[in-house]
Order: sequence, then structure tokens, then C-alpha cells
Amino acid sequence: MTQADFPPGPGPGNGTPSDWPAEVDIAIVGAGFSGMYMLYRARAMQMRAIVLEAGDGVGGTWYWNRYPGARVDIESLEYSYEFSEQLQQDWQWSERFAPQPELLRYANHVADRFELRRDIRFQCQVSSAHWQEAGHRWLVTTADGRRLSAQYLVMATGCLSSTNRPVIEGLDSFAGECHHTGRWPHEPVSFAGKRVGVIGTGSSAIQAIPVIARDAASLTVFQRTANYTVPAHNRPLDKAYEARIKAEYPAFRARNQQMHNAFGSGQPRHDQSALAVTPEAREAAYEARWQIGGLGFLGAFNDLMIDERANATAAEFVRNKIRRIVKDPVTAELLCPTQPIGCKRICVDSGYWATFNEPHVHLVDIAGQGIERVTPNGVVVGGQLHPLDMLVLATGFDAMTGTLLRMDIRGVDGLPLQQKWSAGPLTYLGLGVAGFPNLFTISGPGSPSVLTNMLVSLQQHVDWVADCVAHLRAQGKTRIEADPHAERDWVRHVNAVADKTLYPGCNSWYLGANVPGKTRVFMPLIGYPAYRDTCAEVAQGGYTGFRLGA
Ligand code: NA7
Repeated sequence: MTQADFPPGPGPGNGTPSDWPAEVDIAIVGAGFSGMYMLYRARAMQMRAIVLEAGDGVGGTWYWNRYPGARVDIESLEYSYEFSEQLQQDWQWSERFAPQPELLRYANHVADRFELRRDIRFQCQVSSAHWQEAGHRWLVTTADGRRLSAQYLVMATGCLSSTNRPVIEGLDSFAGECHHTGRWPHEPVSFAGKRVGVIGTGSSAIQAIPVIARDAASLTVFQRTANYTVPAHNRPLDKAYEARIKAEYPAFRARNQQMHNAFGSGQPRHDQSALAVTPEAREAAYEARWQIGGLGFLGAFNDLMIDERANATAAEFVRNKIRRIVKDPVTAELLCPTQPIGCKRICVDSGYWATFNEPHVHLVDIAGQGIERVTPNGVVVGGQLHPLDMLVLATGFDAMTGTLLRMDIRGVDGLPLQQKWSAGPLTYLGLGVAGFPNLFTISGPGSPSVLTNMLVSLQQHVDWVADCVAHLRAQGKTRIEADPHAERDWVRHVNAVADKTLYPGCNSWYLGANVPGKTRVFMPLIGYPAYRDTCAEVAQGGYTGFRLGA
């Protein structure tokens, strides 16, 4: 598809604040990469569409996550839209892994280039959406009391958009600056001369810690679970490589579509068991991938996520790296993770382990005990106060379901989504929910989403939704709802696939285990290409597993 394929659609209005449509064909919640592309597709279908965005800019994840060191862990040439050949030819990435400011510039460029802003309402937080059987429409209400009626409601709300603020006694009493990585201030934050504490050692912390350490007077890292990270070996984007990819971009995209996680065709998974080779060959395979850097490390062998013994070899390889890099043996051992590698999403870093060799960087192990409390002056662990001027909460997100469940979404007969999902999310294909007609979830639980290159899987979702709506219109239908049996079978399928792997074996956010009280269910589906084919078959079969009505 090219830009020329999609002439500007009618849109609901001219984008002035007073321009609030009472009725649209499609309401899209979120102006991240999913919401922007959904708007683009809806317009091309001549639908009256509107995007409701809580922030005051586009970019979603990259709008909110402005913490120091934030960058994508998928290569830039892959983590980008493929719907417009002209766009992907024109845009120039500067680095192998794009930093957050560049990703945000890219999002803004797309919004400008396709004139999306006129149909986006910023600072517009959706508080509720209630299904109205009469008329087959959603009544959407915003936090500031505006209402609109939409035939279709697309939740493009992102998988990691509701922050997980830790419940720690006294946290609000802290006298210094306190920032969550997922809600980082838009103004510059200075660490110079400050005693900074970071709570958490997930991907956000692992990216931020080396950068904060450069300026801070001291840095204290509070670690509950040690984590695996592989080097990014980030660098300026190789111009010759960029030219090669751009010379055959569609073919490159097509190859990535065939990959298990929808990325990395340049470094495919090696189709051999880690246990089928000699220890020397295994070590060499890990070392080769370590030197390349990035998430491709886990593709060194084909059984790292399904066989504990195979996984243990990769885990030990990384632990040995830590032991070699971190000079103090006690700190090194504390930094060595014990869970299977990849069970929590592995991180991609730039100098994380070596940062702990700096004399002003301290690691505080809080495993098993947690943080006792926060006082105005610092953080108390095991009775000892660690004095701090600034606190960084790198404590992650209420992933995949958090944002949807914080809204008051009610389906047929007023059933709240919170009630429907009280024992974990139930969806069909991660796209539809029985009892919630005409509602689509982009990258919803039950779809590969966070286990893929999100830019690939969200475009696949948006395309599927757009085609589905086009089909309904062509058939004169006004209502589509997932069949409860299809939904039940799908959830069983998602779990059955996960149970054959090592993924459910640790306290990851994939399982909701990071949020106190959240039901523990493995939420994403493992395996992108098979999923994409299933979605295509469902569509070709006239939307099997969905009930269509007029
Ligand atoms: P993550 O990966 O969920 O990491 C959050 C970190 O915060 C992790 O180390 C947690 O420890 C820790 N945490 C969470 N709550 C607490 C409390 N109450 N006390 C102490 N420590 C806590 O979030 P990120 O933002 O780093 O990354 C999310 C994704 O974004 C990442 O996977 C990439 O896909 C991009 P735990 O491991 O739960 O013991």
C-alpha cells in the first residue's frame, strides 16, 4: 500500500478544541503507533473517525517513556511502519536501535505527513464506554465529561501504558523528586550532584542506570530480581546496510513476517538443540550472538525456551559474562539471575553491568524482603536508611490489561469488562471479546503482541480490523461479536501453547505476576506467523468464531 492508495477521508471535523463530534463511525482510543495507523486506515475507508488521546502528543509509549537511555530493543529499520513504501524510503534512522527522542520525532512526522492531527483529540482521557444494543453503538465518555457515540470502538491503548506504582509505606512522604520511568517529566531532569535511588532492574532501569550514573553524585539500585541483559552494541546506522534494506524493503519485511517473533530475519534462530552440540560449540554460538548484540541472542538454539537444560546453558553463559565484567565478586553474584533466561523479557543494554564497577554506584539486594519503607530522606531496607535526593521508580506496568480495566467498559446487558476478566483476560484472537460487540483490541491479550516486533503485529491487527469493518459494511451488517465458545477455545489454545514452554515459570509481567493481586494468567500468544495465518483464515471464512448481525 502507498500513500496514494489512501486518499484523505472525511474525518469528523477540523480538529479545533470546540470541534467535538456527537457521532462517529469509529472511535479509536490512543494515538500511539496503533491508533495513528487505525485512523489512517479508517479515513481511507471514508469513515468518520476520531482518536481520543490522554496525552498532549502522539507517540504512545515513546511519548510517555522519556527516561534517560530509553531506546527500542528492535532494530530501527524493522521497528517502523511498512504500510507506506514512500515513508519507509524517506525516513532516515540515525542509530541501529533508535533512541526515544528519535522515535517520538518519527511518530510526529507520521502524524504530520498523513495529516492525522485534525482527527486526534489530545488531553482527552476516556473514562467509560458503554454498549448500547439499540443502534449497535458505543457511548464513550471522557474524564472531562464529553460524550460521543461510535459504531466501532478500537482500543489502541498499548500493552505497557498503565504504570505499576509500587505499594511501599511512606512513598508519598519522600521529600525529593520522584519519577516513574513510564511517566517521565517532559522537562529536563538533572541528576548532577544528587544521590539517586532506582527501584527496579527491568528493561527501563537497565537502560537508565548507566546514563544516570554518569551525572549522579551517587546511585543506589534496589534490586528485587536480578535480570538478564545482552549488549546492544548500538552504533550509528550503517549506511550501506540501510541502502541494502531500502533497495528491497518489501522483501525484507516479508522475511521478517515469517519469523517466530516477527523480527530478526538477518539473524534467524539456529535450528538445532543447545544440547546437540559440544560445550565448546555451544559457547562459540553464544559468544557469536553476544558479539552481534540484541534480542537475537535467544535464537542461538531452537530449544532455549522449551527445554530447561538447554536454557540453563544460555543462562550460565550470561552469568559468566557478569562474573567477568563486574569486579566485586559479591556484587557480581547478586547481579546473577537465577530464573530461566527469557522467561522475563530479556533486556538489551549499553554498559549496564560495568556501571556497577563505578565507586559511586551501589547495589542493594531486596530479594525476599522488599523495601521496608520510604522516608522523606530516603529508602529503608532491613532497618538501614539509604539517604537519597531523588527516587526513580522503574517498576514497570500493569501490562496488557491494566489500561483497559482502568476504564469503565460495559458490554451487553451492562456487563463490566472488569467482571468479565476478573479471572484473567478472555478474548478471541486477542481482537474481540464475547459480550462486547463492535469492540476491537489492538495487540490485545491473547495475541502475540509483546512477544513480537510490535510495529509488525500492530499493523497486522489494524489491517485485520479495517478489513473486518469493510466486510461488515459491504454485507450491510452493523454488529460483530466474538462467539463465547470460540473465545473459550482460544484462551485454552493460548495457555496450551504457553504451557509447552518455559515462559510461565517465573514472575513476569507476561503473567501479571508483577502487580500485587493481579490474576496470574499467561497473556500473550507465542508464535507470530501461525497466528497471522489463523487471523487470515478467520477472515477468509467470513469471520468464523464471530457472530455477525444487523
Ligand atoms: P519491568 O520489566 O516490569 O521491571 C520492573 C522492575 O521493577 C522489576 O525489576 C521488578 O522486580 C521491580 N519492581 C516492581 N515492583 C517492585 C516493588 N514493589 N519493589 C521493588 N521492586 C519492584 O518494567 P520495565 O519498565 O523495566 O520494562 C517493561 C518492558 O518495557 C520491558 O520488558 C520491555 O519490553 C520494555 P521483579 O522482577 O518483579 O521482582
